[in-house]
Amino acid sequence: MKRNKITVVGSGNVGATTGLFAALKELGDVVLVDIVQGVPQGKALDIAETGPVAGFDAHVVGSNSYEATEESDIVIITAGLPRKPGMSRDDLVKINAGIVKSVTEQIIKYSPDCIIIVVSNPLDAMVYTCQKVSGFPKERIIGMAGVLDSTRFRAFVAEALEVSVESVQGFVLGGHGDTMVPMTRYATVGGVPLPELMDAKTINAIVERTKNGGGEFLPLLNTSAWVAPAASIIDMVESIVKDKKKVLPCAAQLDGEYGVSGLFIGVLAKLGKRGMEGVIEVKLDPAEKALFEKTVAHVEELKGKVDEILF
Ligand code: A3D
Repeated sequence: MKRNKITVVGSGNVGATTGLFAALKELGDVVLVDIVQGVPQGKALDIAETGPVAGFDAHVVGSNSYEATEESDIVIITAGLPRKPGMSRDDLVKINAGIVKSVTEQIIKYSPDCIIIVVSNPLDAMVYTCQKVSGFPKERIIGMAGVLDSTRFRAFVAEALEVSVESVQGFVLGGHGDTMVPMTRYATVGGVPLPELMDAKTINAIVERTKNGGGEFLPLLNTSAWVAPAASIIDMVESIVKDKKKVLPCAAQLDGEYGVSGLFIGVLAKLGKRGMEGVIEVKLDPAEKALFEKTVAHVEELKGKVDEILF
């Protein structure tokens, strides 16, 4: 059986960890790419040498050239600068837009039929950049942010209630950042709606911590997180390569859903072997609708910035 080929562009913290998780889960053979000489090669070698002791079979190689990525099934873009303390994700737009543009041009040259998962920040603007440059259909371009924001929310709820993280379900909608829309009303613990188990004040505190989930790492690590982000990417990759059709919050290009067309916004989407196989539209109450509109306006603004810089 032919293995899937998974390319990760950007072999930094998020990229290399994604490569490791992909290999550990035997989701396919892995190619790491980076502009820095030696880094993708060295990190790939380290992961490959982990195989015998960790018990996985996957070819893992690193390269500075895109020839090695030829005919990839999935390409994950993590190339670009992460935040430093005092920076917002939006501060990255100028530099990362150019990086994502050049990376996308190379990817589509060698893998015109691949599915692309964008991770570089500011996420909603970078996934738009990638789509605009590639011209790929909405099924084959998805942004990762919602799975990460949701896993953070779920972890905080589980910690507060002292229950297994596996018993907590929940998701966020909207853009990645301060304007995300945590859908607490739909969150459940063991199937029980969260508002029945937790008072509004505690829920609000968890929502605020989730919104600042990425920022919490900046003073601790001087950069952003990478393990939970990589695991979140892998949740999406696994659903695609195994055609699981998981319903996951991710940035998908809307086509009339929520009254929005053309923009990439964090929504619930079904991920299967064709990529983003459909958006699941949930009913929003007036307060959620107001937040959703705010997030749409913010993403529109970021898209405008990218257009100014690149197009
Ligand atoms: P870092 O560890 O610095 O890795 C980035 C890598 O990209 C470095 O190895 C660079 O050499 C490489 N790179 C830069 N330019 C290019 C290029 N043109 N071609 C190929 N490689 C290049 O950062 P990181 O891994 O922590 O984060 C990577 C990106 O993901 C940043 O933009 C983060 O903000 C973003 N990120 C997003 C999320 C989301 O949830 C959306 C979470 C975590 C990180």
